[in-house]
Amino acid sequence: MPENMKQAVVYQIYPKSFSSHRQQATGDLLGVVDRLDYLAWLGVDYLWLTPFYCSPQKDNGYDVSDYYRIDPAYGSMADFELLLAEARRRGIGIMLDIVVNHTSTEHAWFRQALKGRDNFYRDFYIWRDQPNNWQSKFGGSAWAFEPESGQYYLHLFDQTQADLNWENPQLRQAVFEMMRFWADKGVAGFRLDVINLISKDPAFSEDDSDGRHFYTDGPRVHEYLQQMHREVFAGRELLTVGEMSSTSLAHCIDYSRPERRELSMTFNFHHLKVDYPQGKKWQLGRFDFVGLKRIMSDWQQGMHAGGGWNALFWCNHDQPRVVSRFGDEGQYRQVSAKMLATALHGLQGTPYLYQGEEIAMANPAFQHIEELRDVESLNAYQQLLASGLDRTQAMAVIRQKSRDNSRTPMQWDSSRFAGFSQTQPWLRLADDAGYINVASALADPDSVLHHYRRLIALRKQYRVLADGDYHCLTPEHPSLWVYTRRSAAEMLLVISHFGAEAQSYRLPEGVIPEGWQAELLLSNYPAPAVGWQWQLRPWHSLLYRLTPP
Ligand code: TEU
Repeated sequence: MPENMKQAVVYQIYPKSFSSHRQQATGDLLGVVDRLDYLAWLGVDYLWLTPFYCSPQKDNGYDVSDYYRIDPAYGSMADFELLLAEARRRGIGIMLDIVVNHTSTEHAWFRQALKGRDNFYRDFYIWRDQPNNWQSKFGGSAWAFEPESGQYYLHLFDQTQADLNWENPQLRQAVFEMMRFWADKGVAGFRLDVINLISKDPAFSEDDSDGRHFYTDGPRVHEYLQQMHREVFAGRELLTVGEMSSTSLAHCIDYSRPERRELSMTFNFHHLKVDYPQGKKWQLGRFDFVGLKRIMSDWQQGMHAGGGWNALFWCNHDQPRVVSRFGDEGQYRQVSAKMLATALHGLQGTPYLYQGEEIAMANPAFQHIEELRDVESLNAYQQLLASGLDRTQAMAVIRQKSRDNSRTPMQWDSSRFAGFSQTQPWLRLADDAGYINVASALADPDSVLHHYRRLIALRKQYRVLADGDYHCLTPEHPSLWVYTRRSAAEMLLVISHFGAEAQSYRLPEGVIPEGWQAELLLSNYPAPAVGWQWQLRPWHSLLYRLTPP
């Protein structure tokens, strides 16, 4: 991974909800071009765009029917090439989302595969005469019956997302050829969707679980990624990040250790399951703060020691808004959002900023299931009713956990559709768009937006953010996360208060080497009195840099 990537920040865009140049219900690629000056001002280095290829949109583009064509709803290839050029002109690289664990059942490969067992494309997918008990991540069996052939095909997600058979070398070549097509166009990187699920247990074994450990970090996954590196990434300066669902630290070290020639970095989700009671997503749950710190600390120290590299994130298009989840979306929204930003951006890894996070957008408080569009949430709602909850109880769970919480239109200004479009958007706006928007944040030098811009600039200024060893000073504290980052020449002290109650904190003796000078780089309150003891205010955040005498 090129060194500059260690000080880069990635901005994630969900094109359907970002900005509509053509003033339609959905966003488009020219809408991203319209906002490039804003993104350059913010200081981000890469834009990761979730899928905009041709798709029936059953899973909002993660069901690809043609990898080589832009879905007309998003624009044309010319629009994409303009985006690439205009972004590059501003020093920003474009990362594509590669969805090759599965295709849409509308994809030509699958249409061909349905023509018969001896069709060349049949073996591009996974067929069995009898299903096993593996479950889809969107609920129900992971197998769908195909009456013509009398066989079942595997779909770990929706029934219209058929899993690809990576055991088939011709399939792998077809995927690598497609990725080279986009790399040759000059993209700067790839996000690889659920890439750690592509190698299934060839025996399709089963037990009384949902089957995930028979295909997660599977037997040949590292071999396939090393082949992908040889066939696509080698000789190119690409930032590559793998979305690793239900993975392990050991595997993520291997996926991202440079000498293994697989990926630059990995997303893991363990820190975003701390509000899943007994590991169950679709239940109401308060988040386990001490658990969150433990997971973050394990992955900071584990990846550092193992030579791996973390992708750092609180939000994405599959997760509820972080200020609603781990912060305070009411009276303390601004200060808690800043605290969450500093707590994450102070860590070792590459930070990812999801559209709207920089202005502290919150969950929109969906009241009725009719307001939602996400296939996973709509399925979950029916399952919750079937499990005996009434509509109000079911909606309470959906309101907390749904992916649609982060898919509402981006809020640019206080106009009718928040500057996203002049047409009623595909998903309703949050009610706070009138005052939570980019225009008002730009105008307020003390806003969360300016705080993120400062954090992004600090990462380029101070090498310790990329290299410093991580050490947590308050692993068991119920509301404080205090950690240091240390390198030979400098040190950081990050104090984050996850709560509204007043809290005092004294730094233990010996943490700061004798004679080292402290400089407060960033806080969400006016600078406190000098000294290693603090009366912390609600959701207080302090970032100090320390240097030797
Ligand atoms: O997500 C993978 C994934 O695991 C998520 O589905 C996640 O488990 C769930 O949403 C959290 O509850 C990726 C994409 O990010 C997601 O949008 C797609 O739906 C999914 O893969 C299938 O492509």
